[in-house]
Amino acid sequence: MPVRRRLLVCLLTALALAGCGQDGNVQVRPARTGQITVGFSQIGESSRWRAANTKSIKNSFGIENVRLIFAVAGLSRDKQVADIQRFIHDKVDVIAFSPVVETGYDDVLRQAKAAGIPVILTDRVIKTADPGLYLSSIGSNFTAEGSSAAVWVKGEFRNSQKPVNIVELEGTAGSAPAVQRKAGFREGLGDDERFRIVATPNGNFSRSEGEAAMKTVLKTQHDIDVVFAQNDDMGIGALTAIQAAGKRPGKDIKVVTIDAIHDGLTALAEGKINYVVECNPLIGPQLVALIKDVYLGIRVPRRVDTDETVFFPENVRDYINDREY
Ligand code: GYE
Repeated sequence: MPVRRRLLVCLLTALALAGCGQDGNVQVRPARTGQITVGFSQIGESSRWRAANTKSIKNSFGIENVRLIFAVAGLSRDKQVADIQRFIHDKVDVIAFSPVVETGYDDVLRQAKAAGIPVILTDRVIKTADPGLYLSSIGSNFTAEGSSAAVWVKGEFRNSQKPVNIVELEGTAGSAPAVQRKAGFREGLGDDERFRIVATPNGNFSRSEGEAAMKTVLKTQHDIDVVFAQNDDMGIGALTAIQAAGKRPGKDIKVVTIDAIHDGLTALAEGKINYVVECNPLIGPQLVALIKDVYLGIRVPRRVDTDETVFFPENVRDYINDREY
């Protein structure tokens, strides 16, 4: 057994034997079995991004002291609330989840708090008037991702003498990435009146819905300069619709997306997408490290941002073959 794991086992055992209590900075919960049981509720399993996020989490939990109970919400907030209520009933040590949407979790998180179960948000975040309902959140800075997409658009059209017409394909309504990427994109565009968002259809972060949404927009918008898709899957769907309308994506209509899944980087290498902002799903190792500290009562940061980068035609070939998702 590696040293780090042996240390964790010894520490948990010692604390169990010594009778846990408040000691300086370490407020330790009674270690019932020396094993940490974590209830995790995942949004769904609908995309390559989500599958990679799940794989990273499950693989990181594969160590003997941390037991994972994994539930899938099927894009339903109500199902996710029921998952969390079951974790509370089963008296898990820590709850972690990726909220489907930003609101509607206060009641169940108050139940978790009353049961003394710490909560960590992963990937997405919630909006709540009571910040004490969760201990920490780990994930991407969605606002910065949206702003990065806008900065590229402004650079690409910096010399334009005419209005730049933009279609924004929005993700799941009410979800943190959709709300914050939207805000970041507008912040990045600033007050330059040349840049006009002429349509904001919803594609629910899905390839098929992104294609359908773009097809509809193309029927009424005949002078589109840019498509900003809030994730690769919707952007890839939009490519199909743009080509079906007889236009060349990446040339007649520029395309900017977020995620950097393998298919997105392939379209970038082919010149059909012009710029991709990474949204890294591989947060499993950071999440497990955070959970261990939470369990041991060690002070944790309120927010842990994942490391991310951007891709463009000149650098994509250096990364595409090593993509884990
Ligand atoms: O961008 C999208 C997925 O929550 C950041 O959800 C994640 C988003 C991601 O459906 O592809």
